[in-house]
Amino acid sequence: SKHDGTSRSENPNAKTIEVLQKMADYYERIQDHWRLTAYRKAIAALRKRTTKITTAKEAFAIPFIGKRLADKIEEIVWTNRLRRLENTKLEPNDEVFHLFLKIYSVGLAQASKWVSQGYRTLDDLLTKAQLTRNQKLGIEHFDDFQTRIPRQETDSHGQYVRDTCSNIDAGIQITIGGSYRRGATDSGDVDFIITKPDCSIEILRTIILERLIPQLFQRGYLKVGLATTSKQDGTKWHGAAALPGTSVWRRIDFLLVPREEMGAALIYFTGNDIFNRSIRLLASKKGMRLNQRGLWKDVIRGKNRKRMTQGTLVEGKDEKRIFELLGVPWRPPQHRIC
Ligand code: DCP
Ligand code: MG
Ligand code: MN
Repeated sequence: SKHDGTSRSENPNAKTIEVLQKMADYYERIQDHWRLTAYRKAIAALRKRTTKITTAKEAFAIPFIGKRLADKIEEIVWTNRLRRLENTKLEPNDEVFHLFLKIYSVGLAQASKWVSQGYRTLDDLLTKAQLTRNQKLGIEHFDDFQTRIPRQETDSHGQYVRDTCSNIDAGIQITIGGSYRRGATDSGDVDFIITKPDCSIEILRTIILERLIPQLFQRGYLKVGLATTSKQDGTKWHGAAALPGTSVWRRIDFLLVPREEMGAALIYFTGNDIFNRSIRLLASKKGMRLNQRGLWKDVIRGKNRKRMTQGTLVEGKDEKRIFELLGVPWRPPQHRIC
């Protein structure tokens, strides 16, 4: 009714509440009482606020709103903002915000901070803002990283890295994942998935980080390392490279994976991200859990659904077997676009 419309538009958090309400309705339909209650409490708490809640931190400070819901609220606020940006003519500042978001390593918070500090161009940032090393590299190579990589060039990257690697260790296997594996005609970066049968992840890590990567730098292929993260599920190395005779820097990811986890890692690093989310949701509806290490069962959850145990590994190494165990027909990578 008109009255509803008016009162809704008076609440600064109306948009957020609307989305949360839709989610609550969904949880009611699937009889997820725990989430339903959590969402209802959060909605009631949000209705009482007289100012717009835009960050997870603000949301978390409100009674009845937990950490996860707080993150969700921030996501909703920003997604609405992004959706508006895509659908409507851009406000001058939104256009700047959008530009800053495209810089490698820059997220929502950093982009909006720069906008509010009055920066309007990439040049403003380079000359006036306090930048981290990666932000600076991201701006200096902004055009390079924005340029899509033709499929044929990705083939050449594969050949180049495989050639270099075969001289170091002939047992290492390299697969290019991401949009390339899905058959895309061009990609944003090159995602190398690297494994070695009968080899521990520690040894593989040593070979790649201490021999392959230095060698690729020495040959002039690698230009810069941007980030390295190591967890139990493997190692990720992010950097930039250019093929001999070319000058455009390309974003390169090396993802090191133990052989036993290759199936699950292939699913994760092939994506796309939406497909990953939906297949993980499907696993959880079947009482299982899919992550980049494998498919798990008997996952024990405690208070607030917090996972208490990892569960039992059902399958990790065979991509097709994971689909089978989930009861989904095999989907070739080209059909994993949601
Ligand atoms: N991925 C994910 N969720 C994320 C980021 C990545 O599930 N938030 C997975 C799915 C992606 C894969 O990792 O397909 C590789 O990530 P990229 O960012 O390289 O994305 P794509 O390779 O799919 O696309 P692009 O051509 O832009 O690189
Ligand atoms: Mg990619
Ligand atoms: Mn990538």
